[in-house]
Amino acid sequence: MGGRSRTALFLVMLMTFAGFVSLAADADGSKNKETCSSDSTEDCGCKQSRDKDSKKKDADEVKEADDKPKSEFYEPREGDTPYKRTNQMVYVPGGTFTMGTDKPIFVADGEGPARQVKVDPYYMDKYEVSNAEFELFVNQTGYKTEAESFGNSFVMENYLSEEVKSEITQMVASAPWWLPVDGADWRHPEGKDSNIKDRMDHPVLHVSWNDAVAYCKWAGKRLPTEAEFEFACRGGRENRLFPWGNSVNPKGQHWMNIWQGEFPKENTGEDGYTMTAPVTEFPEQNKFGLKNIIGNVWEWTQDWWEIQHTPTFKDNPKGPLSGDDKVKKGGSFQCTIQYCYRYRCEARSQNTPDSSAHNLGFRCAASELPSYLKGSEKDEL
Ligand SMILES: [Ca+2]
Ligand SMILES: [Ca+2]
Repeated sequence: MGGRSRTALFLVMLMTFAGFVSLAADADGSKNKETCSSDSTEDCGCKQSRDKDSKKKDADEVKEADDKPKSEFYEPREGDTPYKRTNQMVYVPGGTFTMGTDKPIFVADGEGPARQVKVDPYYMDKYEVSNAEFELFVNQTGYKTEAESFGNSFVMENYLSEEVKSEITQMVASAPWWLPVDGADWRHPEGKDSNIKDRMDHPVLHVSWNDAVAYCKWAGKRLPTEAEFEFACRGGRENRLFPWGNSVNPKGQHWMNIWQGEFPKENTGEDGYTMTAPVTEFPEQNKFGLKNIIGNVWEWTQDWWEIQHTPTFKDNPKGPLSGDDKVKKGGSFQCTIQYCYRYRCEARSQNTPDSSAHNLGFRCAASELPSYLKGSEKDEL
């Protein structure tokens, strides 16, 4: 627990989430989406800072990791399997688009109003960052994630073994299916009795915003701004819910990994996955060739969280200068239309930059293509 006692964490959580108890009643999905100001499905109990006293220590640890020598590019290794090199970058031409919506589902999330936003051309990872890629980063830098420093991370109850569940004594009142699990980290997504051996091509989980920033920097990239993420998500289509249009299942097929069945009791896995899917799974979601920009795992963006937006034109917005939470986009395998209907391009949510969870990952962007990705010989990267 990194010097913290579980009792202390429980007290922090109890105080932090006492005000959200009333939202727990909405777990049956009965809340009216049109009037819903927020819901707790994706809050995962990690929305607030885990432990303010630990923040400085962790910031120091991140800095320490940052100072270690690191490769500027991926070094192919003997025996690498193809999925170790999943992430290409796609060119996103930039332009002016309609960001947000005048028909928000979650008003309090700041989905509106619609505003004209310009973004310059940039590059975006085609896939979410995989466990295999994150392992390369960790192997080369010795980086330690914040979940590892804290000693725990948040996992939905449905995915835990009975043994792990039996050891947990606290829960988040607003979202009782989210549990703080000791030993949960990117290598142990469902706690200490789990591993990623058969999931190296799945998105890395339990990475904080700080972890994501460190990874992208190592890769010669950066996190996308929220505007860049949304522009990439929309793929040049205006006023559509999804990257490809308004139909949830075009041509009767699944184009994203979300939750089917009555949340949180039933998860039918109709789309092929009850948890994460490989980052290469499902069709390219729009003309930019991006995969899982919607669904699979939530993705961190660069911006601080702000819900007050104006309808005036914005030129390459980068969000507020400061804040408490960072914006995440795209929804996850735990999203359903009954609850947390946030697998839409304009949808957004937030977490503190030191928080991590079982459904939250990232992908990187870059203003210029990193040199190691240039040239046809690197096409298989
Ligand atoms: Ca699914
Ligand atoms: Ca995603």
